[in-house]
Amino acid sequence: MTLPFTESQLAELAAAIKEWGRELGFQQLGVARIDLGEHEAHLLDWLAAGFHGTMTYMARHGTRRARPAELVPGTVRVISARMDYWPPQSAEPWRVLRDPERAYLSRYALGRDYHKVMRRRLQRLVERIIAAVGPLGYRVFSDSAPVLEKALAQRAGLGWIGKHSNLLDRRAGSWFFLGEIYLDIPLPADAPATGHCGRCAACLDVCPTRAIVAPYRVDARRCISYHTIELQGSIPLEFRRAMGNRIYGCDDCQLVCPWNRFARPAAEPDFRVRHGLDAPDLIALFGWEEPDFLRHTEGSAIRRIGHERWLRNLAVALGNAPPSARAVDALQARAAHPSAVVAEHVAWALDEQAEKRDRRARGDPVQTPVLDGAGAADRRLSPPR
Ligand code: B12
Ligand code: SF4
Ligand code: SF4
Repeated sequence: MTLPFTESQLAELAAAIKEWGRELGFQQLGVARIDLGEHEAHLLDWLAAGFHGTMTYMARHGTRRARPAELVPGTVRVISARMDYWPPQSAEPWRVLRDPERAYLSRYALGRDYHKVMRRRLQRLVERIIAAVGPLGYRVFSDSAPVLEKALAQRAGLGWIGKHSNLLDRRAGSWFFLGEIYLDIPLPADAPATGHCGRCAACLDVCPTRAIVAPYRVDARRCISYHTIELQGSIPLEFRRAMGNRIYGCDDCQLVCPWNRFARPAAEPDFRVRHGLDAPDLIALFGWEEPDFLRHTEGSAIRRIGHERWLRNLAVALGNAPPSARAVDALQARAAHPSAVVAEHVAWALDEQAEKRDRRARGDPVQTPVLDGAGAADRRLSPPR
């Protein structure tokens, strides 16, 4: 920062930044101090418990994740920004989750990759600040560095961390992304948000894999989002049936959250559904060769998992689908896939299909895990409209 500011100038600047942020498409901005209090201890406990699994990047940076000035020297405030992503006019999520012949992809991933959208928009906001006050020290982030984004957003007044560990707000629900500007200007900080989960435990009850091991504590090694997106290699057998038809991420803990009644669909055109991925046919997706996968996921966050993990996840969902000759044919066509991981998941899926076919032949009930859904459908809420 080059210019000294009076307190009233700083307050005016903070108000102007929030206005410019709204003009740039953010739904809310807040200013946080950089002391993250008890969040650092929670982060260290979470790492010590091994909950990060194979996400070694979570442990690599130690306390820098919870101490903004250690990551970007000179930082005294953090602007936290929220952008809503619920895709407008998308298929009803519970209908897709209950249809085992369709694939369910997390609603955050149906439009353009948010990492790029958020960072570009934050950079434009910084340019407006620089135009107003001159050169300053800053860096912008959105899920792109060792930053404790939810803790900073809570400190900036954007919402509280719910028992499912996502950030949520009483007027906005939780269907939004977060991004930050680390800044060397001592803007007046907003009041931190307080919690409103109360006695609700809907997210803990609904989680298909019991990944929310205690309120506010998610063991990533049990989370379907981790298995389908972050984990390379083989998905542990104990979680495969519970995955149902979730092939990219998982939304269940947010779908049941009562505060999401107040969420609004995204205003951002970049978050509209692309290529009909809100309710696609499982077998059609499994038939995509790598060039098809790359073409259909261009500019999307889904591309980051690559074709091999895509097929792996789809194989699990096909193993969970009702027994059918169509599913078996599709799986058999990939049985000798050059990837050992894909081949192993295909073999598992063929065994599951055979077991269900035999049960049906014996007249025993054939229940698919997607329909079990830990009772989710009984508590379902309407998506944003
Ligand atoms: C690692 C990671 C994951 C991992 C681990 C999740 C997790 N809970 O940490 C996995 C792969 C599982 C994951 C999944 C998802 N993620 Co994610 N993820 C991240 C990432 C990179 C880091 C999160 C982190 O710091 N974890 C560390 C642990 C310690 O944090 P925590 O679990 O939140 O714990 C905090 C509190 O719960 C509390 N706490 C912990 N223990 C205790 C105990 C007590 C008693 C108390 C009171 C409090 C408390 O303090 C901790 C520190 O603040 C962030 C981006 C970023 N850089 O921040 C995105 C981010 C959190 N993810 C995001 C999203 C959208 C998702 C998914 C919804 C995607 C999907 N649909 O599949 C799911 C949700 C799953 C879930 N229930 O959490 C968004 C969340 C937006 C929001 N509204 O909150 C983020 C912020 C990315 C972004 N820029 O928008 N994610
Ligand atoms: S994202 Fe799914 S698996 Fe992960 S904690 Fe939420 S409900 Fe459980
Ligand atoms: S479902 Fe209930 S407990 Fe979970 S985050 Fe929402 S309000 Fe909190």
